[in-house]
Amino acid sequence: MSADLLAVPAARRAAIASLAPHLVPGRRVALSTHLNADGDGCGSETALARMLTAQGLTPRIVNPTPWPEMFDFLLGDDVDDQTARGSKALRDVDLLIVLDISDVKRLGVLTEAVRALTVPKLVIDHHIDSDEPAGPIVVADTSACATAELVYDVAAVLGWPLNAAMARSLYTGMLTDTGGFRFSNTTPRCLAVAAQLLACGVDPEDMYTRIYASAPAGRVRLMADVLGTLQVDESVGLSWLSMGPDALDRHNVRAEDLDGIVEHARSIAGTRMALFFRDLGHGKVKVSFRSTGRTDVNAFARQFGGGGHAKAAGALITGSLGEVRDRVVDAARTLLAAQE
Ligand SMILES: [Mn+2]
Repeated sequence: MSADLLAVPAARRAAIASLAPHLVPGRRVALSTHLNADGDGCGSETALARMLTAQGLTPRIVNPTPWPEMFDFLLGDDVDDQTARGSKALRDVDLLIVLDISDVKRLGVLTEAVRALTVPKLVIDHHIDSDEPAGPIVVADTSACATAELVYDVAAVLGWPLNAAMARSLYTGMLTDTGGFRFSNTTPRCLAVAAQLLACGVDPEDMYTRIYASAPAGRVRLMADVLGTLQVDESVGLSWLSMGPDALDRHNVRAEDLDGIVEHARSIAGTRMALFFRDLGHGKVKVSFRSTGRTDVNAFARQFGGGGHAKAAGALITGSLGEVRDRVVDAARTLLAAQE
């Protein structure tokens, strides 16, 4: 493999070097990520937790929402998840590292406690922009396929060895954030890093089975319900799905079981933007935005108070399911028609 592919970009290397003085043995470190942690959040946290432990620090995970069951396999006796203690778990730390998040508000119930923390606050992230980053010391690089790629680089730059458990965590982040190494963020470097992780002992079929082939039956039944709501406007290349507030309970599944459902709308030929409307049942609707091609759904989602990446974004919008859907679909039709 070309060594050039694995070289850490200069700006990224310099940003990582700025973290190093804070990573002193003996320090207690809280690691946190966004609401409803995904594979990249969970993978980046568990990899970094094990790396910090190996370097003599004492990390703990403190997330705004409980650890998702589907990523239980990344935890272990050597990872301390103190999420259940809430913001109390932030009180006696020497350092906070926030992962995979562009804005402090995505820390949900922990937001105020994190704003008030006086210990050094570090951010490692690959999202586009932020009104209020969770901390002042930032490793942010949108060219990284996942935060996990940046955590890999932290280890590379600081000369920390990787073991198989760290490699599995990092692979989980990269695999899930690239949609199984299919989205446009699947760069040559992303695959070069993934190759290194396989060389560290990751079993790709085992990872596939754990992440994509371990669904409860209710998840598949829920998907059947949601796919039944599909609407397509072929004239502008817009597809959307909807879900009522009681669907999760009816199928005895959790919000994490919805991950990737919007991809079915995006998979339709000619679709340039796909939307998923989830009625949360208290006058709020969560909208997921996906795009194919040049439509920037980060900019579009920001019109509705949301944000994310150019090709994947989200927003939480006040209103009934019908109202929100009408507003967003109308705006999307206008945007797409103007781009033709
Ligand atoms: Mn990510």
